[in-house]
Amino acid sequence: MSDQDLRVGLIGAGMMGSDHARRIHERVSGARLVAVGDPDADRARAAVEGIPGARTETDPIEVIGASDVDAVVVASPGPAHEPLLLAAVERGIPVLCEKPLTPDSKSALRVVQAEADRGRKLVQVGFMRRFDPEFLDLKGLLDDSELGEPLLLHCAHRNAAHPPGFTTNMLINDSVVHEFDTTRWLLGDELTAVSVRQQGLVRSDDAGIPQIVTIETARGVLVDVEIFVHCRFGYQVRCEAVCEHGTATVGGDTGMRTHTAGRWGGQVTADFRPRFRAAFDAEFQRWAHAAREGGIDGASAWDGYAAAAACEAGVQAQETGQRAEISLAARPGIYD
Ligand code: ISE
Repeated sequence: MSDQDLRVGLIGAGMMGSDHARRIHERVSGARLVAVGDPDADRARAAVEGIPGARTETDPIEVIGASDVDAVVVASPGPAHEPLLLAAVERGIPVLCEKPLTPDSKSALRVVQAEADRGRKLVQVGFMRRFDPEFLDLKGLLDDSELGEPLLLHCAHRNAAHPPGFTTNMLINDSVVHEFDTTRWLLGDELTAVSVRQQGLVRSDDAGIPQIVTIETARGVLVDVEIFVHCRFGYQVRCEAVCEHGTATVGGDTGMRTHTAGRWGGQVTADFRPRFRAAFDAEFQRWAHAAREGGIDGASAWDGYAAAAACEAGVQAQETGQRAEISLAARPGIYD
């Protein structure tokens, strides 16, 4: 710990927030946690346990306004984000905001506009796959055109089980939102339309039934995503890029392999926290460096807005059974 450390305030002490509190304390250098804000005082206290010098607040806005807070991590539920982000932008402090930026494109655009009016990128969206070593390899390969132009992406996104109350719309808003972002980032291309089909002959509102989402991009790349949030066996995120001269795949569970008793095997991670732990750590480390300089280093508010617009089209496609087009507002110059 040093006087030069970035003093971080964390808002939201739920599953992700408490994980991030530990991360900042144990694994991010040059940053220290000074406050955790959550309306649930017990939850906030649990999140700071064993973290010397970290206090709790029940009003998250107090954290954003505190004079000893240099930057904020927002890990509260999406509907709470907009006023928090606007307050941080007004104060001029950097924010790392868990996805979604906000729950819909209109409110996301208000955050974009507030930032553009200030003339500085302050809000980073926590799309952690951008920091995953395998996804970074794939991005490098595509950027260097080593296999020629990308033609298709095949993606699979599987969770062992979904939490209670998970709806079919959340398959898009909570889960496929990651594929919307990774597609834009990997291809450096904008998304233009979404279609959704469901497994089975009869339409069901059971979120555990797999769906196939097809995404079209401006340059004509077609992306299919299997979203299956009740696959039971573990957590899996895969992406195969089909290019003019070959294919490249990430997410193939290539960790340690054991051979015993006439079989070989490895482990499938239980959920996204262990699977993307290295990515979350790298994301936080790079954000802390950037925030000390007053900026961000990752997905911007504009990226969060573009993902929200794609989610809206995705939900429309789910509900109507029709292909839905994505339209974006004009992009302010600070995001060029
Ligand atoms: C969850 O909210 C996440 O963000 C995970 O990365 C994703 O894999 C999961 O499907 C979501 O529910």
